[in-house]
Amino acid sequence: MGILNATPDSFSDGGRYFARDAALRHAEQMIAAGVDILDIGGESTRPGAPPVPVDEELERVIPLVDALRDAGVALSIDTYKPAVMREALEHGADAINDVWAFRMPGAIEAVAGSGCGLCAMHMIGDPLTMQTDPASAYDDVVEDVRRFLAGRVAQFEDAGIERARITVDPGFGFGKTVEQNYRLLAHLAIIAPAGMALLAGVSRKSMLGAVTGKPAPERVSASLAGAVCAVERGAAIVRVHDVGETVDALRVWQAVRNAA
Ligand code: 9MG
Repeated sequence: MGILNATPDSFSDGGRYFARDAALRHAEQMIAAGVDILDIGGESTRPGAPPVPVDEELERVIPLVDALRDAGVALSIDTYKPAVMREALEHGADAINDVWAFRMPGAIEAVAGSGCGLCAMHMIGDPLTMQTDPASAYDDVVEDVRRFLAGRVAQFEDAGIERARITVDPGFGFGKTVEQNYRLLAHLAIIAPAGMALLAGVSRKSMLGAVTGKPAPERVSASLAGAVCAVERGAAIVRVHDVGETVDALRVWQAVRNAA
């Protein structure tokens, strides 16, 4: 899964078109590099990032869905807003990736009848507060995250959503200390309820910087190591910035696995 940012720095029309153009070029590069899924996001989930009004998020995301719908890859929409989910699905998006795990009122209803894929991620609090005191937020981070995701899956199933549509994600960096992130990665294999696909997103995150001492743009090699560790522990999808490099790393991992 390649990360496709639809968050312009400038809100002027010129800035909007420039950002849309840049996003489309970025999507083309990721497709050429072998991406399977594009994850289109119109609101940053970085700690402290301001919320974006629904209209603005739709302006950013929907033209990209229209432009990329027939590009031969699946389109996932990174949003927690039911109105954006509905509109994106009507325009042909294939999946919704929700860092709030569909806890916003109306979110489950927005996706239930559509047949789309769902990714439900674990997060403590919200992007403004999640890193306030993660050290005391859990009894046992692996068990707590596993139980939270199992609870979300039970709610989805109550709403008639089949397991085959659901992916779960421990939410690396979302309300966790560095140590908790590495415990989750180490024990990833036991986090998903039976029969459920796992998604892992560690690409360029600060948990990698904590080990390497490097800033985000210099965390490509660390991200590849994280992706391989995640896939080795059962992740079916890795959400990444560096698609070509990740495809190469996973091809080597696959060759080793085939040889075994
Ligand atoms: C939007 N977003 C940012 N980080 C993410 C992660 O780790 N997983 C998922 N599913 N979405 C993420």
